[in-house]
Amino acid sequence: MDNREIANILNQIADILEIIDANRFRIIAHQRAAQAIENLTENINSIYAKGELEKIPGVGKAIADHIKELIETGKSKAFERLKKKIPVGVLELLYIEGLGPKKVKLFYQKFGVKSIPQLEKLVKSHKLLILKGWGEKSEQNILRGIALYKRFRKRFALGEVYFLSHDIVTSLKQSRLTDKVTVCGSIRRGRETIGDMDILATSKTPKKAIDFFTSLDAVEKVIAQGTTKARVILRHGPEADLRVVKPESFGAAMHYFTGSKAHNIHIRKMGIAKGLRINEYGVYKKSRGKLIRIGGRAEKEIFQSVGLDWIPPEIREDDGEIEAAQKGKLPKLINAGDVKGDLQVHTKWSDADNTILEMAQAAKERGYEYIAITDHASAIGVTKGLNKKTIVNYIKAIKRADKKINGIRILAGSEVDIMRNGDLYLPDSVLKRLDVVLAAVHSGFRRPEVEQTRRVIKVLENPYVHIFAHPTARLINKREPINLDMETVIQAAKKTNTILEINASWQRLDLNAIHTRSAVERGVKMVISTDAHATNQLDMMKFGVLTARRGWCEKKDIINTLPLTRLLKVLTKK
Ligand code: DGT
Ligand code: CA
Ligand code: CA
Ligand code: ZN
Repeated sequence: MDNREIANILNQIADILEIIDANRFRIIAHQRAAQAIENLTENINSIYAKGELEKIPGVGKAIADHIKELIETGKSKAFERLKKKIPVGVLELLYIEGLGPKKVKLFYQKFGVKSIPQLEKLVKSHKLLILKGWGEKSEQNILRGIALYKRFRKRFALGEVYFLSHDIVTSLKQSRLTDKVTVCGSIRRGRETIGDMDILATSKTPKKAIDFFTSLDAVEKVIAQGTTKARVILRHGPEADLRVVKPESFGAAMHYFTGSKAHNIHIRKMGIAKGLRINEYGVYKKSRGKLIRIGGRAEKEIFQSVGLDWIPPEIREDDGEIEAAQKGKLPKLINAGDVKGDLQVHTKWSDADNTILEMAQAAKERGYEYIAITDHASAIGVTKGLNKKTIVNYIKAIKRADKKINGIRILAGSEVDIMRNGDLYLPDSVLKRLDVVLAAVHSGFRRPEVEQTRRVIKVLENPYVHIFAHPTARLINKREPINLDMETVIQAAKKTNTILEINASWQRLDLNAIHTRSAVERGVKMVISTDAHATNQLDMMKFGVLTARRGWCEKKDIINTLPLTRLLKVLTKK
């Protein structure tokens, strides 16, 4: 943690203290300390190393202990406790420009505002005008702050914008005002979060295509509109650009707007070394002082011009893909069509809505060979979870369902909670009877790294655990990953023949792409599972596949690409 991060947390603490009406002196003490740390010219970590935290002006014993805890563990218990005292939505209000803790407190305590949409509604109702000193101008300031926040602060989860982007592409195609249309940017690369949406098209009537785009139902507000380009804010979504380009530039623009920026810059430099100019309009060669176009209609021409094979968008991060392409050693990435089954699915037997047969039927409709029903076995939270008594009937029910349905095999599994000490919620004698055992962390998220890693390794060493599910337990934009030494966990997975899950739910995407790539490099096998709690959630598989591709996975790295008989062998091998 650096000076800014620590100051930031102290400031947030002061803000929360203010909102909950804590002691004035406590509030001021935190603000002062934050200020002093922001103004430091020396790195706070070296001050800590010298044992001189209390020499910082405004930093007393209590705050020094606090900073120590932040530096040593990356977390602060007191801060976590404080955050629980007010709704998360109230904290989020503090991010809006022009809103300090005093105003947030007023909205929260006097008007019961707990989220940004609620604040927006309150302002638009003009109820704030009854307050002394409030006028139309103050209302507009808040609304502008909210618009800014929405635009700049929030990155959307991939799953929140993916289908919308494809709907927009479909609408543009059906309008017949465009010829080619594609999504570019971070959505095409399958990043886990998205800043904005980039759409590209060709058209014989660009102006009409742009007008059609800006008048779509999904558009909340038009920010800019020209004859070949428009930028809009989407309802409940990010901003989106449509660019209409000439057909001969479509491939070049597609490459440019897909990015990443770092990848583009690397390719452009390779072009320069070959005497080429590569930009969003095409590939050009200088000849007798003139630029002559030599490509740009198709995306692969950009790669060809610098002597490379076409590189899949998911790995265009300038993270070794260009070097791999130079050596003809690009990975043959896994495809959605390679997936033959889903190995994490929930039913009415725990916290989901559908029956075993309904889930199996839905999996069969998706062309799968097998599905594992893996209801929760949990001491906490999940009310209707399995225990060592009920699991007997559960396994029987799965076997009955399996007999009833043809054309797909239903495996009996469970997602078993990892207890405090690294034991599992079910005893080995029960685990033994299941076809697939998943172990997962659902509690004790904030342990220090050494302890958490030890807890997990103990689980991987259990001979009955096949799969370590959603390894870091993070929720995108909601919950931080647990403190795991992932390198050690990956090595332990290798040693114990444990499969690591890539949880395909867009809220999780866990393992993430970076950890996935480490696992690939170490030869650790993975599984892509949806964690579906309803039949339609089986379609989350595509997000898992995108993440696997971003992690350079080939078919051989992922066990649920195997046909049933070979899968069963892998599951007994431990
Ligand atoms: P995002 O929107 O933050 O999730 O990420 P991207 O990758 O979609 O980034 P965005 O929307 O700012 O730009 C789309 C693509 O345009 C980006 O991936 C690469 C390209 N691009 C943007 N700015 C530059 C630039 O300054 N130089 C180059 N070479 N390419 C750029
Ligand atoms: Ca973008
Ligand atoms: Ca953009
Ligand atoms: Zn569940």
